Amino acid sequence: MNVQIDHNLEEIRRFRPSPEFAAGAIAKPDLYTDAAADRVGFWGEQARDLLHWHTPFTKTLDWSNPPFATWFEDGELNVAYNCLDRHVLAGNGERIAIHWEGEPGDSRDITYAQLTAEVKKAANLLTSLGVSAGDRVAIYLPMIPEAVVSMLAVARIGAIHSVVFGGFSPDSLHSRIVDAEAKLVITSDGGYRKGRPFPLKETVDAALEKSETTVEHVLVVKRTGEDVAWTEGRDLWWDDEIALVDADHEAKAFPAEQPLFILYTSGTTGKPKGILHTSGGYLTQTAFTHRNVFDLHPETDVYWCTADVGWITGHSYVVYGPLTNGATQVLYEGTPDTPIPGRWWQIIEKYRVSILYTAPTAIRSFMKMGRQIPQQFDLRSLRLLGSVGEPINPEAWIWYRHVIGGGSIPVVDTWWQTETGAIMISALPGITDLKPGSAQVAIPGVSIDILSDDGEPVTGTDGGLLVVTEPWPSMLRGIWGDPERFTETYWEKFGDKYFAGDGARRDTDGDIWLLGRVDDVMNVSGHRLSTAEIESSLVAHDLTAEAAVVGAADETTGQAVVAFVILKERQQGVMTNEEASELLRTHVSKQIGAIARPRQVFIVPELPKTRSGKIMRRLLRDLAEGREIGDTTTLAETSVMTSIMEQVR
Ligand code: 6R9
Repeated sequence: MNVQIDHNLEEIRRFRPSPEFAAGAIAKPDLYTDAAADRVGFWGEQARDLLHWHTPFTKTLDWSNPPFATWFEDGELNVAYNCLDRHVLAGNGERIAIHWEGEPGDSRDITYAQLTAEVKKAANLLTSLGVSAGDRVAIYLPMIPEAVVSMLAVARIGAIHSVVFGGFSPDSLHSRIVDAEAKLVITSDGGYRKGRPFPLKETVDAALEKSETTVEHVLVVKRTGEDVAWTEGRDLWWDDEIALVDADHEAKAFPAEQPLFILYTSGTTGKPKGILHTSGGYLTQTAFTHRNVFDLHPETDVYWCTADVGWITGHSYVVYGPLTNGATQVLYEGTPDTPIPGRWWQIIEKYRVSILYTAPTAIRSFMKMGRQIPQQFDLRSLRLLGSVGEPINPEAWIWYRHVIGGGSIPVVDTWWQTETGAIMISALPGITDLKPGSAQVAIPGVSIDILSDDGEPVTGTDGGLLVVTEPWPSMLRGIWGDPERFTETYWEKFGDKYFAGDGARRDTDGDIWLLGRVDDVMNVSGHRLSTAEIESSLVAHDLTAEAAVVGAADETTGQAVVAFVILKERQQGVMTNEEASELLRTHVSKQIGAIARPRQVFIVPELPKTRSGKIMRRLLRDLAEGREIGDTTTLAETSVMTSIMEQVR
């Protein structure tokens, strides 16, 4: 177990909420006392307050068969109705749901009434294509309104979406389509990134060529107008088809445990896990946390979460949380610095964004570009900042608060995972004294502990393993098609306590500090990548005999992928090491996606292994981070590190 402490443990700065903020804050301290008095009852109350139930539930939690939980089991609801129709029926149909901003500068304002109308038509279209409750639909789209419309249309008819991030390769898309047995793929001709159109339909075509699949149709949104290849009978234009369907659609109620989506995330083996979420519990906790952690005042706030809908943050805090709460939000298609380095700040100024939720990696890259860029824009509309995806170092926290937030507004650091569905650890603005670098406290109704490797609670300030000790409403319900892996990965280590895979410690105030992953999962720019997945990609190349991948600390991206590769004997001397290294970097990027592209590939003669043949990644990490090499006594061959170092340095 390698728990690395990369925080400044002497952090003593505290920021008390201003009296004005506290007075107007949505979250009140009695949330904590209510939840502590009756945790399950508290969630029942939240579910009733925040959601519309077609059939009210009488049972809140069933935990009689751990780790398989059900929440609100006999209740019925429609997720899309909760995100759309009920706001219109309540008289808020003219409120803007989405200020959409395309990268080239085109934009669209979409009201709740308009979004509801679009989703109704899309739901009819899905039904006409033979999609019904329980069927899987893969969504492979850029950040355009149709991404949100598609997700909600799938939810509206009780089907299950699997959104695949637009940066993933044909192989990654193919394996996700096959694993979920998707019936339909929704994509677009392409999208815009860094000032240029990039293709998506082409990737779908390549993915579907890899094998016979269950996909019957590919629905294509026109975004860039670039040429696309066409398979008659299979491919359909979104615009043509939507024009043919009925505008009216009644949202039918589904059971609270109706599956809502599958989202694939990296695990410790090469095969991504399809994390399964259901409806009532997921929506309750995303709505609750979105409202209380971001202090959402839906009538006046303009909220912006910069995550792509291809990640869990986009699911919970672009689509389901904000829309359930009737928020007005910004949706932006492109990159932060296109066409100008201050594009994000320009968007904040344009829409008077009041709540911004982004990732430390973005903040650190803005820090590198310098404060003179955001300072050219009027950011005074901001009143709350959020962070997610990886630990935020105190320096970045302070910079975020001062340079972006003007020095006096709350910054909340939110810890959670694809598996947890919604925020689990965070300060509540207006209540908690803020402490830069610490995610701080469990949200009301969530029970967190830190255990030693053998399951004993850690007392004092030592590091240990983060666990969730009680079931929570938005918890994953399983891994698609693999109940054993679900039990094994999360529940075997500590019985009926959920093992998160993160190291953590408490400080003397009891605040929680996250210390990074304890397994072979890397965190690059807030995205999870598995060392095993990249290693298998490298080994799949004809040059490679063996490969080891580590996540090395990186100033901007948090961690960066660094690979060590042994070339096959017959490949040695065929090209220079630089050429081989470049070829392999491109190969990984093509096979998995650009985010997996290694920062460095070192061609080495050997890899450090224990006597039992396990690669000692710890030593490679030392090397990749330019540190003294640690203890090498368990190596089978102690001279190995010397010969590797000669190559690397
Ligand atoms: C929401 C999301 C989950 C992993 C998680 C942890 C890291 C996320 C964090 C954080 C420290 C935070 N992580 N938020 N670490 N502080 N505020 O990112 O989900 O992509 O599944 O990643 O990200 O290591 O285990 P996901």
